[in-house]
Amino acid sequence: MTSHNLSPTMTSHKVYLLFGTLCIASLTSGLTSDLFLSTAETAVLLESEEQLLGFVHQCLTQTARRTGNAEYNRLARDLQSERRSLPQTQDARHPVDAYVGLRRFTQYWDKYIATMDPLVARSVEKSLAQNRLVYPDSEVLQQARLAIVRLQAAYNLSASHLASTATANLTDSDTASLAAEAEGTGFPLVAEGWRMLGTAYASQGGHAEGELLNHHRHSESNQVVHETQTLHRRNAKFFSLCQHFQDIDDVTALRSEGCVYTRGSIPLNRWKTEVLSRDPYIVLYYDFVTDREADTMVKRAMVKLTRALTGPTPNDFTLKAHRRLGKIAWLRDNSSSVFERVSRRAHQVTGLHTAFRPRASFGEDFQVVNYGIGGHYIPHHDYFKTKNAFSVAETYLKDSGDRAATFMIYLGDVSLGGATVFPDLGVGAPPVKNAALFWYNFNPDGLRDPRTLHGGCPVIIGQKWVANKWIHEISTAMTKTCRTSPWKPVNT
Ligand SMILES: O=C(O)CCC(=O)C(=O)O
Repeated sequence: MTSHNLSPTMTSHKVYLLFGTLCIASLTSGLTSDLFLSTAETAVLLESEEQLLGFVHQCLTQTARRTGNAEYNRLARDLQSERRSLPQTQDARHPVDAYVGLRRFTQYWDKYIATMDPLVARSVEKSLAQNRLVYPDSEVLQQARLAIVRLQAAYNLSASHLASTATANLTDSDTASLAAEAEGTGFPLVAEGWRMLGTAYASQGGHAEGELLNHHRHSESNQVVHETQTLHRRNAKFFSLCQHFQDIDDVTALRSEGCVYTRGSIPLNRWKTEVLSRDPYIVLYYDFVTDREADTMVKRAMVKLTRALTGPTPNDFTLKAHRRLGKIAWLRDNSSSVFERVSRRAHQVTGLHTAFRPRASFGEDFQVVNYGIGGHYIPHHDYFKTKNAFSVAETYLKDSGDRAATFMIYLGDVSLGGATVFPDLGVGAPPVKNAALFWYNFNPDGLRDPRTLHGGCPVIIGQKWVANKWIHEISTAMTKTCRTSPWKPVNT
């Protein structure tokens, strides 16, 4: 499976231009610690490493000339040798690789950038900010460590397994700080795994391999299982389903009621449909969008990403909760012919109107979500329990009712992890690029269906892109008949 590991918005040409300006004063704003929530943004930053070092080298030699201080020349030479030993490829998809890459950046800051005129520091930050990037600080690193520890707990991953599958090498001080992070967040046995690995490194005078690592993996994993059970007790079913779907990469191995062809409202169209549950009705439509449509949505969302918030109603979505770790962007149907076409197609396949209307809209704007490493969405319902939940937040949703159905498109594959699961039903779907998952949040009687509790599993390797289209009650009211039986697919 492939994934979007490079930013579609920042080409290598743009990265090249990143540090084109010298020493212009300007401070960046922005939430640095949110950087790790998007693998796409981390990847762009790591891609610019060589360019950044070139720029800093130029500043060091200029400063040496201006001040006559030989120390700057020494630093410039050190930096050149670091530049020469940069890894051939920068990989932000594996948690350990992304962490090591970001850690290097913070070291450059301490060692080279902070030693010069503050204007240099500001100019580095400004160049990045122009491309919606931030310089990683110790908070970003801490978030990266936390993501690693949470992934270990969620998927029962040992320290040695993580370290041995990465391309980058961890240092003793990395293993020590990962151990401290795990200890501090209440995962003492995960911490022990990192300490044991640190000891193994030390005794081998480098990086432990082979048998030693296998030994650690074995002895650590049972303990991690135990911790997962106690610390993730409240979402135990969710995490165990996530583990189950992590092992599935052949979609035919899905627990499903079978694959059928669905005819949409246009008679010639037939959709390959995996029925995951009949009651409540949950289906996966394969090849719902084309690669080009998916990539366009990703590209357009990438430049608008902001940290996803949650809250009791859309009127007060202010919580930066751990329940939802990802970034979002809203795309209106009529802002692109691609979005309009995809929205119309969702209508054709489901039989439910999805179009935007300035008042009492059938559907919401597309909400594109990007999850980075460790990004997840803990189980929740898409509907709101409050009446008039949308009355203030968005005028176009006034009088449209609640979220009666969800249409969610996978805009990319995920290398590992990131399934969507329904813990009360025991079903789920691995993210399959271009497929769309559809379900009703209400039952045919017009009542909210609590069995639709669902969540997005943590991403282990790569990143995840989805586009949600929530369809409101006003749309289902037009197609709903007075039945009490389960929903039936349209025109199958
Ligand atoms: O990412 C997923 O798989 C689920 C997303 C979701 O539930 C949501 O955005 O409401």
